[in-house]
Amino acid sequence: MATNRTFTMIKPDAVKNGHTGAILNDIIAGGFKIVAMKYTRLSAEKAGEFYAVHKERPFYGELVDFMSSGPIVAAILEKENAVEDFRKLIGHTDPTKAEPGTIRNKYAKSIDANAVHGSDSDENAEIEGNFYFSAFERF
Ligand code: 3AN
Repeated sequence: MATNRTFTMIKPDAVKNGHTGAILNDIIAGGFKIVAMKYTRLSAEKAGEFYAVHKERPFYGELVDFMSSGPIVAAILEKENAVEDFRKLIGHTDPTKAEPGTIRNKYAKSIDANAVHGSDSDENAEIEGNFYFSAFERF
């Protein structure tokens, strides 16, 4: 059953390149309500924990280094069919394959520095939201 929440991070590349405001604008214009949000930075240890599912993949080390390289914006988003609709809004993991108008098409530079994260399932949306936010930080 599809839930109505997903989780996102605006990644260090997009924050550093000044795209935070434009990306939040696209998210809100896309019909998503912000339920929780924070500006923070992951330690290498925390980034490793967040991406533990990718531990065996060849890019894991780079991914952890990159995700802990600077501040990010983390948020829980609400909309009907949130997980699937948000992945449509952000586009393909590889920005060269992302549809025109998608967030990754507009703001991402490469497959590793790809501007935003979006949960890939309802189950992961729940786990990832819980990684960052307590019940008191959700509105
Ligand atoms: P998505 O974020 O679109 O769900 P995943 O789950 O396949 O993509 O990958 C998780 C993250 O790992 C991606 N957001 C991307 O930053 C990074 N990544 C994926 N594939 C590669 C790759 N071939 N080289 C470097 N980084 C990658």
